[in-house]
Amino acid sequence: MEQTISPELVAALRGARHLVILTGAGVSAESGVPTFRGPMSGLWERFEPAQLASADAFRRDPELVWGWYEWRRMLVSKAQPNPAHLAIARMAAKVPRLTLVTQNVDDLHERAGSDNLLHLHGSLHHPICFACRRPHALPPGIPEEPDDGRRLAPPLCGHCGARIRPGVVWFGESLPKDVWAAAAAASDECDMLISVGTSALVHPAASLPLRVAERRRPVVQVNPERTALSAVADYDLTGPAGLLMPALYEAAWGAA
Ligand code: BJW
Ligand code: ZN
Repeated sequence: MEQTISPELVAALRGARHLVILTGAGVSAESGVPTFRGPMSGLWERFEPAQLASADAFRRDPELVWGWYEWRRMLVSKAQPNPAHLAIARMAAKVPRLTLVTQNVDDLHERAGSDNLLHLHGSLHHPICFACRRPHALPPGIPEEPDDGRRLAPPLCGHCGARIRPGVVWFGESLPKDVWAAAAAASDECDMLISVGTSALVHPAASLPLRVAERRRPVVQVNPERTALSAVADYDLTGPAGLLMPALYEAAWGAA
């Protein structure tokens, strides 16, 4: 609907007592982390993320799937938070309550200074056992490139000997119960939600802004493209998050 940062949007943001920010892969795009449904780079060009991000894919070809996740963990470890992550972290000091909900499995929000965020889809940095689900400690430092460029054997669980898998939520798997409950409760209480850099296709994450819209509280979208949420958002800000999130901050609270 509204394309620009209008005085009405600024007033709503300044007056918000509980703000929810929902982020997706697009918030990390300007840090050089590929989005999920955008083109993959280099070695992975021929692969579809949706084909690699499943328990079936891991059962079929654990080395391929583990290699892909280790490659992504390496990329993320070398990446830096961008102005969108930083603006979001600063917003927490300006509103009485901010709940940051991310679908991302990277740690760029944490490294930008956000704490208490809700990782709906888990993390690249906390792998678990495929069988007993106990956590597995990764060696410190930046992971190495997989040997032949792609495949890498996953480590084995020290407790039961099964393969270690990425600590993320694949299609068909449940989101962590407590994390989902907290995100849903925040969406049912907040007086505004900003959806940043998500295609709004994957459920149940994509239902959070809809819950806010149902209560007639303002929903803001920040995305260079139209998405599944565009028809619902009260304010559809078209552009990159690295530009628009600092602009939103500045419009509401002045230069940082
Ligand atoms: C920029 C930008 C810039 C670019 N600035 N923006 C209800 C209806 C229909 C289906 C379902 C439903 N409920 C459940 C389902 C099934 C399924 C689902 O949603 N399927 C749909 C795809 C149809 N959901 C599930 O299976 C979920 N589980 C579940 O519901 O459990 C209950 C259950 C149990 C048993 C059986 C059935 C149900 C789990 C979903 C888990 C999603 N996992 C992934 C992989 C995580 C690990 C990994 O990263 O590898 O999560 S999939 C992938 O998509 C990843 C992402 O977090 C998620 C969302 O993607 P996101 O962030 O939106 O990225 P993109 O790439 O799609 O979009 C990027 C956006 O950025 C674009 O819009 C760009 O324009 C924009 N952008 N540059 C701002 N500079
Ligand atoms: Zn185990």
